[in-house]
Amino acid sequence: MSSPQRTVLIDTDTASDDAVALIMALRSPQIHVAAITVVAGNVPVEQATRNALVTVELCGADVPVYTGAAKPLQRELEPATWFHGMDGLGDCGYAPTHRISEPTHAVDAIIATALRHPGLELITLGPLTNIAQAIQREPRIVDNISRCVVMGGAPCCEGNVTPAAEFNIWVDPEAARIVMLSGLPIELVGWQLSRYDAVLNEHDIDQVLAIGTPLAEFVIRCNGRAREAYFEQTGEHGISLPDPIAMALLLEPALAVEASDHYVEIETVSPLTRGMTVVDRLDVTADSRNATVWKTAHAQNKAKVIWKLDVPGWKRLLMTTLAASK
Ligand SMILES: [Ca+2]
Repeated sequence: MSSPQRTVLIDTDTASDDAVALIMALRSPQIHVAAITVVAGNVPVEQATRNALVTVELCGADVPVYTGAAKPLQRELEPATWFHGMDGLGDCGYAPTHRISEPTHAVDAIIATALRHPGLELITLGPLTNIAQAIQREPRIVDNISRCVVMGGAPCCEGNVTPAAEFNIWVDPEAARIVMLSGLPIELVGWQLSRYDAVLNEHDIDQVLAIGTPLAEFVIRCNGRAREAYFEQTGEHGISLPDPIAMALLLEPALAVEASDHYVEIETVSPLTRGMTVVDRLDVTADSRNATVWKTAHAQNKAKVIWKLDVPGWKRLLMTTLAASK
């Protein structure tokens, strides 16, 4: 097989669903993963780095892992260990890896990778702290990034941290705002896409386990606590996988069956709606009555908001990727 033409950088706050997304990327013949950069989010950045290394090692992959921001730009880190377990991987006691992270800081790695690979595809699975810092330090990287798939936000629907906000955006709204308004070609994969029929149900879980590999077993086991927590939070059974769904949309853009381009702003001030992804779904920013609220220049900078996922297609891709690792 010829080597894939698509080069991808993954930024992750590696916990249980991130790990599954990493596996999908590392096993995919469609892309070359140039780097994994780690950010504080679900767990502190040192733990997230260990989790990324565990996953890379489990995949037998040779991809550099870089540690990045230990806290949001202006706020203290508030992790989601209640959801993912204290170690972020369901507290199963995964052994430390032989691999170690690179000495270079993640922000430097993002800049260097983007400058070295014009057309780079970027996917973010955690708070946007690293990416915001990279853009601020070297704005030229924006022109080299052909896609920026962001798992984050709750466009026009309920949040999972507060009624208004999804975790990744809520943790570091200032960083999210910088990225959203940077001119990057954002594809916004909101949390709502990972709910309801997109959740791995009992049958799906049995199907994954039937693959019978250590990797397939790891996918289910490391999400054990997240499975419980998702039920506590939503009353829905099964394993919800926001990051792997974002990865599926990176790998196969056609899995987005409904999407449209809109101006997206991030609330950074209000305590009530901190981290809200405000989507201009009806393009009212073009209305002159909004001139004092919305800056027209920003309104030119639209993100692609994914509204509907091909659910059977997403599950098929997950199963195929895991089965191929046999
Ligand atoms: Ca994540």
